[in-house]
Amino acid sequence: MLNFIKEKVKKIYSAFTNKVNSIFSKDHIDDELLKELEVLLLSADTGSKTTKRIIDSLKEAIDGKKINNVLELKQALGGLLISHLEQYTNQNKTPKVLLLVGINGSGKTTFSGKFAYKLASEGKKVLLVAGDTFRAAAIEQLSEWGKRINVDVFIGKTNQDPASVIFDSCVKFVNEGYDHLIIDTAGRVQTKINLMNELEKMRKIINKKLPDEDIKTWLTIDSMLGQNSFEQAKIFNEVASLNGIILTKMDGTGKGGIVFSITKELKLPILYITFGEKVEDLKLFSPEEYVKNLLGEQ
Ligand SMILES: Nc1nc2c(ncn2[C@@H]2O[C@H](COP(=O)(O)OP(=O)(O)OP(=O)(O)O)[C@@H](O)[C@H]2O)c(=O)[nH]1
Ligand SMILES: [Mg+2]
Repeated sequence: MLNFIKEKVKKIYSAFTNKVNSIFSKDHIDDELLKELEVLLLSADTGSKTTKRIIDSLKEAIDGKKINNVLELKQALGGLLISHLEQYTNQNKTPKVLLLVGINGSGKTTFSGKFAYKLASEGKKVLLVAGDTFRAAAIEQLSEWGKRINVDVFIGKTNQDPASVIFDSCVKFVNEGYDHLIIDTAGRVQTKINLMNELEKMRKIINKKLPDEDIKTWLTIDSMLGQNSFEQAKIFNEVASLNGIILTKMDGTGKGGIVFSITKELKLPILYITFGEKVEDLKLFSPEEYVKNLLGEQ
């Protein structure tokens, strides 16, 4: 990893890592240490169910003499955290067609730009689609990204039905031999039924137009909203059958434990994390790497 990205990513973990280091600097395991660990996990938004499960398993292993010292405890914790995340990991193949959904301001457009840049840098021919036709500024924002990263952007007419823009973009995708279609949609609140139904309509159109392609729907979640975002995510999942999560704005949260509670609540994999507004502020999510960073082992 390039050094400057490494430094940026490090910041995400630092608050957690400092506390981990202080907890595991003790010379023996006692109730107080376990309590501190529990408090740390909870304060990092790991979620009460996941935290309880982890602490209970550690206690069981201590009682059964499988864990005999602080170092073994830390290793066991790392193993539990990694396997917790891995149970929801799927094969993260880049889809041919990607529909990005999420609430207002969660980072869809910025992610679309970064992801398109990543694919284009790998030599892929990418078409970005401005599926947010409600606001002229939204179309402009994506067009700016297109210019900045030198990727084509498909734009419908102002106020054209988004589903019809998507239909037209599918035609262009096929006719002009693009490798990837990345569709940015308008932000929506999960309680607006008509807007949620619109997502279903978009997906149906894509399925119908491109029946043989690998099509995925990813949800962007603003990590700074923490556990408040879970209810909305569940409703998005019901309506739009999500395939994965993009956790955005990780540079603004000290709550690195959110990855554990999200995966537990939604039973969906986290695919990418983002940590800034620049094109390179995007990283494929690796459970092992993430946990090692959290525990200060990398
Ligand atoms: N710090 C930080 N800011 C981000 C990140 N991703 C997006 N942003 C900023 O968050 C704001 C909203 O991002 P957008 O990409 O416009 O979000 P959106 O989901 O497309 O918003 P709507 O289209 O209005 O629903 C912008 O100011 C972005 O620059 C990130 O990873 N870190
Ligand atoms: Mg947007």
